Amino acid sequence: SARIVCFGELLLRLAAPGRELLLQSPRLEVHVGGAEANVGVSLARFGHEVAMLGTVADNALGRAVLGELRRHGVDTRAVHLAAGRMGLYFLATGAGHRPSEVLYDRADSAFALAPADGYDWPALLRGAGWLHLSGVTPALGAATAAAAADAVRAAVAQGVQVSFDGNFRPKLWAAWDGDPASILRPLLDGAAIAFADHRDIDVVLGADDASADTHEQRFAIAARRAFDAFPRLQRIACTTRAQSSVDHHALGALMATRDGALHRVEPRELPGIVDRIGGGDAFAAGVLHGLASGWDDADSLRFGHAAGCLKHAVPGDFNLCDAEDVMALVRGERLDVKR
Ligand code: KDG
Repeated sequence: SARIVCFGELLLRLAAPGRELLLQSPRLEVHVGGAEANVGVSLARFGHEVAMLGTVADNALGRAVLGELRRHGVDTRAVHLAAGRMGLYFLATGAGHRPSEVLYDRADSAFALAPADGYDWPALLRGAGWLHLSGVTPALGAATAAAAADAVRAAVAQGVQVSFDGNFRPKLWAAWDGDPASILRPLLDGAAIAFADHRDIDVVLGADDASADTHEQRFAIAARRAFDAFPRLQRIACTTRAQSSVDHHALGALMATRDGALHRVEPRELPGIVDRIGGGDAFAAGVLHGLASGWDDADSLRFGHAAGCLKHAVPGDFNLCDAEDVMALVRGERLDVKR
């Protein structure tokens, strides 16, 4: 299947070990993250040709991050190297009733400051089947908001399908007074598939006063509004989460399609969660894997859901499970007896 390109910021994640608080001990564990890179790594592991697009700092950290992506099969040749810094985030993983803590330290990163006109979109998108990006990128500032809009415009013009993950991060928008509704609208307008729940849709279309009792009803109403507003949009998918504590969840999934279908995967218990960061990215990658492989919507959703579930058992941002692991979970087999 055709190449998938992912545009977004590569981040270093500095995490307190285990369930420690930040700086409880003198150690931090380093992983590579970034929502779109997480999707790219999953897709590469599922066997797709994947290229990362963006900008990293032209220093040892930027080069190390690119090396990490290459190790998992992602083509990094088109990523720009520029003077400046890498974005960081600090993480303390929660436990029991103590929530996880994420501290961003990414202002003015090489990616955030990269000028929008530095990307040659027609060339970067040539030969691609899909462009994946998320609401994190336009939330970083005026330059990345313009770059995301340019990328989507070029993709639509070239017949490249756009996959957009809402990933709404209020903290990032508040840092520069960006207006998410007007900036996200053209991105959703170009998308063929959106990973979004009713909150992501409400950010762009305004809150809706229709009454709905369940998450699923709210999702179905929001999806209908989005299909009416954005003629290119064919599918909207999201995970659903029933949470009893930081380390105990059940994860389900929903997909609405323009023709009115609503697919559902019933929530599955997630025992022994070790790391939920990147679960949404693993889900998105799984759904895209199905669609890019020509599977039907229900099978694509089931695969995405299983990938999202498995991610909770993998430390770090990346879902390092391969397609056979995910299929085994879809089939309900135990991974520990896999040959
Ligand atoms: O989805 C995972 C991301 O949240 C993580 O990789 C960090 O990209 C990140 C962000 O901006 O939150």
